[in-house]
Amino acid sequence: MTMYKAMTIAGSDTSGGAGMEADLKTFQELGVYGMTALTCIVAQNPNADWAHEIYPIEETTIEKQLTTILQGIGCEAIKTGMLGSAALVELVANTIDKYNLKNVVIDPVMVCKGIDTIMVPEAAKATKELLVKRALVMTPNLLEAAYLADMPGITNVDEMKQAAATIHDNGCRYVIIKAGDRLPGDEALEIVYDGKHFTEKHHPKISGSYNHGAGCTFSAAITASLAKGMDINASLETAEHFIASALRGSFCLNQWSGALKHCAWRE
Ligand code: PXL
Repeated sequence: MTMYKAMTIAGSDTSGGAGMEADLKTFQELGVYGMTALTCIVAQNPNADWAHEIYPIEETTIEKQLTTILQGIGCEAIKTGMLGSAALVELVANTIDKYNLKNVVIDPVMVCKGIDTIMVPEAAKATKELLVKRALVMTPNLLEAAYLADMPGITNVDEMKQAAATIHDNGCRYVIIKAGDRLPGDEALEIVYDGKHFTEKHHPKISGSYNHGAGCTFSAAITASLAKGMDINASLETAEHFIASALRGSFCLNQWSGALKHCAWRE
């Protein structure tokens, strides 16, 4: 039996809802064998209002993990999550080139929920310079898309399209910008641009849901689908179903956070 394989280069979210935990759960649910190159460990502090504390993994250790997977095993698709430093972004770019990786999904994690400023400006800058042009798919949220497109902000559909066009022009093959719950109205809009057509995807906002880890989960579902040989449209459709279902089944973890239900097909 063929087992399709995917790798995530991401941080660990100790609380289990985002990061490589979200990625692995999503890969598993979609029938793909998941592997990880861990970039950092994020611990949440219950004595400091659930503040996210980031503990980076040494770069040589990350390199070793990439060699294990890419030289030692191989995989059909990869995705990136929290990279956290310009040096690591550079390592990822070099790795994509070295192994001639094609199914590359970049989730340009620059902000965490509740924080509206870019966390590590040098890493964000390196992502713009080195990863946009190597991405088959990129899945920025509004803040990340504005940064990548050198725009002061994005507040409507036209600006989403303008950002998508710029990011595409800079080399990313398929740009998917997610508004999530950030635009007014009752729809969670998504803009997809393939260099020819803009597609507006209208999804109902799922009220009362917890969305911690939604970006990771969405891009992981695209990655798993690409690993299985699905085309971009089918991959995106799978990811849209998966995330909607995960949001509908989301639940409270504690007074600070909730988590997605990563088991879409067993609602
Ligand atoms: O959702 C962004 C994100 C990505 N990766 C890790 C995280 C978070 C948010 O908490 O902890 C490891």
